[in-house]
Amino acid sequence: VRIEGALRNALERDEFVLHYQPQVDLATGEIVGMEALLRWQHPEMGMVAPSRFIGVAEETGLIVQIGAWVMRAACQQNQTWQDEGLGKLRVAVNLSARQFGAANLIADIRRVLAETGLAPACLEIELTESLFMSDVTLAVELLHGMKALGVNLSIDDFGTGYSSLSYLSRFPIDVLKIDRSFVAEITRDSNDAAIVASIIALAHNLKLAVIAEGVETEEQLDYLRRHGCDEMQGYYFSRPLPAEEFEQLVRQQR
Ligand code: G
Ligand code: G
Ligand code: MN
Ligand code: NA
Repeated sequence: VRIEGALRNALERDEFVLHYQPQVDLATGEIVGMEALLRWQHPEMGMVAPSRFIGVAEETGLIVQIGAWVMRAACQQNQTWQDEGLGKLRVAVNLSARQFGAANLIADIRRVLAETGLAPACLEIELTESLFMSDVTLAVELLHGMKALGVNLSIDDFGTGYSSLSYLSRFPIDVLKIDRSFVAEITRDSNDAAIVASIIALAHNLKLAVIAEGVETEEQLDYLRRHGCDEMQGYYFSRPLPAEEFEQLVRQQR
């Protein structure tokens, strides 16, 4: 209850910030994008972890306004970085189920792109499999609507949902993000290693790109590289960083 009340005021009091976790091309070693991850800096409670407030935000519906803020802030930041010569990076934003079902989703994304000037190809929207389950017809329509804007669509936490694989051929998806629970056990559990290799092959057979999440060790990285994974994201390379630190990291790399 305390969280809910404070959450209602957080937007107007400007208490949210985005951190950015680099996404690295495994072939070149270059940072090619970043996932925007929401952080809440409350004046008394301090830094509140997303695990403590995203659920409440979803239940109360506040996630719709918060998500709209995230989308705008991430696109704005990416365009600012491009204007400052940081390169053509792609920013990934997490979309919650409530946002997916909300009216005007497509129009809102179109407006954010127009107002920030960000090229649609520099925005990626992360969806989870659970979004598609309740109403597949609506999902097909919304995904095609988003795709028509020119943005990239990815499936987050891939492999942990309960949906069938049939949607992969029906939905205009660009990227699979291998859930970090599989990556964590790659070098210890032969089943998880097989699952990861299979997801990479599945993605490539469907002409999708594939990114591994939660990469923490060199051994995991080696395995992913050997199996042709396209990109990685994880503490091995960098944790999610405040904007200034992310910018420094990219500049150091150039
Ligand atoms: O950043 P962290 O590792 O603590 O993220 C925890 C969870 O919060 C992840 O599941 C992540 O997807 C979710 N999350 C982080 N930022 C956002 C956001 O902007 N919108 C939504 N819907 N979820 C987010
Ligand atoms: O659910 P989603 O994939 O959007 O959430 C990303 C979450 O994963 C964030 O909370 C982020 O902080 C976390 N994360 C990113 N890299 C790693 C990692 O290498 N190991 C672990 N355990 N978590 C990570
Ligand atoms: Mn994500
Ligand atoms: Na994930």
